[in-house]
Amino acid sequence: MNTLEQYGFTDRIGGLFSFHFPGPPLAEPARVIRADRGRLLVASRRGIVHLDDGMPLVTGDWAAIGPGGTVLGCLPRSSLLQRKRAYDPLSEAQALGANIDLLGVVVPLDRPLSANRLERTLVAAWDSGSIPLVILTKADLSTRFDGVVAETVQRARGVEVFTTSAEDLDGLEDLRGRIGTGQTLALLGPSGAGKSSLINALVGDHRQGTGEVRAGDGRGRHTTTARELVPLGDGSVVMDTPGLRGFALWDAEAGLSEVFGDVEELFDDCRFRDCAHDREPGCAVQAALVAGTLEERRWLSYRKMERELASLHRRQDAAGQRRHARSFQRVARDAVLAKDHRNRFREAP
Ligand SMILES: Nc1nc2c(ncn2[C@@H]2O[C@H](COP(=O)(O)OP(=O)(O)O)[C@@H](O)[C@H]2O)c(=O)[nH]1
Ligand SMILES: [Mg+2]
Ligand SMILES: [Zn+2]
Repeated sequence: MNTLEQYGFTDRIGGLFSFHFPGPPLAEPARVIRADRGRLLVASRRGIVHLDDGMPLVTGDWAAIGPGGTVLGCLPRSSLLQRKRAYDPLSEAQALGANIDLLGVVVPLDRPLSANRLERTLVAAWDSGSIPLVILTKADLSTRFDGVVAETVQRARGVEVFTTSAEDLDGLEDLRGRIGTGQTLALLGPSGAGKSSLINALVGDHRQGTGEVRAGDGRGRHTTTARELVPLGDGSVVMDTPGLRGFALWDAEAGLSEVFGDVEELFDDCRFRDCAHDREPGCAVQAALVAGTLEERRWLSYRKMERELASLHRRQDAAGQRRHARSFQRVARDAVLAKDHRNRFREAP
């Protein structure tokens, strides 16, 4: 298997390249292994190469490389995982990875389950266009807290759940078998959840920097950074993400509906079409809360993400209006300048 195939190149991807980049110039396919500020590390037919290019590509992109190593563009993305850039008042989206087929929501078994976090990560996963999986890690420590496995399975609501231990090398074959040739699995989860250890265990060597390696003497080892593609050798690829504390959602309404479909279905049964589900008479949500069929925590978790997305859209709208106002002012100013210019031109001779 050549380098490109190890990073997920298949006949299907080849077909897409011929379709989107028929040439001339003839484009060479390459996959972005890592992207840091305009510098790309890509897998290509010539092996792994560095490219300097200003194109805003992200890890996982399929890039078309022209003569002289210029990036001509990339294939349309089959999925894109993004989050809101933390602490950024402009609320720009940050792309974490493209063309991810499977998104592994990592839940460590060495602590109680955070249901809110699980829901939030599942929303982001669904919204990216990838298929979510739940990956339980540290199964060797699963006796520390009762019922985390059962609770996760119940809360994952039909999403496939894999149980693994990087320590005991348990459950790795099942997970490896789930990632087909040419498929990419990205891991999403809090720092310390065991993502790097799991990738090491899947790869079978110690390429990823784990917490332990970093704390001890990790010199001389190649530590791949988070958000870097790691080939498993059989044409399947895995990708780590940096520990995401308080993953801020970006345009995730579709994901929200996917994870909270049962909650949104209740809205149809409210007496008023514009029910705020607060204190309105005949509200199906309040009725479900009273009856105990809708968990209060789950309802609050939904509301929080809904508010977050609404405020994101208000800021986007406000930014859009400011842009519009600025461009309008520019048009108005240009019109005045043009008139001035015409007047001066008329007066000049
Ligand atoms: N007992 C046990 N510890 C694990 C396992 N996987 C990871 N750890 C430990 O958990 C800590 C964090 O792991 P790491 O892979 O760096 O987590 P990451 O931040 O999600 O990449 C390290 O001290 C690992 O040794 C496991 O399967 N079992
Ligand atoms: Mg890590
Ligand atoms: Zn209601």
